[in-house]
Amino acid sequence: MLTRRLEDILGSEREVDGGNWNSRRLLLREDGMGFSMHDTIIRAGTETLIWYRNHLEAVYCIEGEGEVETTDDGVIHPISAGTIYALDRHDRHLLRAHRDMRMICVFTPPLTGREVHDADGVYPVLTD
Ligand code: 9YT
Repeated sequence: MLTRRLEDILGSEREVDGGNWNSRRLLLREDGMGFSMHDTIIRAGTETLIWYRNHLEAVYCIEGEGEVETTDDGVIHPISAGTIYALDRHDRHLLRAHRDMRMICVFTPPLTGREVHDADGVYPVLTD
């Protein structure tokens, strides 16, 4: 089995800064689990357009406060510690942080770690 600690990821290539967020990739495709799992900080005061057309993502908030607006219907979903949201329809959305939010994010298919959001907030599917 595999163990890894957050402090071992900090400052490594598994720590990826997206500007509005800082993502610490605990598990990636190369770890062979069939999903990736990230401990991500969404910075207070930011708004990020995200559209995971190629992935499903579930996000569990463990600290902070913010909201997700699904752009198709304009519905605002409040987020705080203890809230999970699942983008089961590849929902295009705006993620807003009122305070720093700490999120546990799970992606399938797993991220390789090399993806960057394009202008539409999409991650491509990458293989090894
Ligand atoms: C919650 C969310 O989707 N934030 C954007 C970053 C992404 N979760 C990542 O790469 O960790």
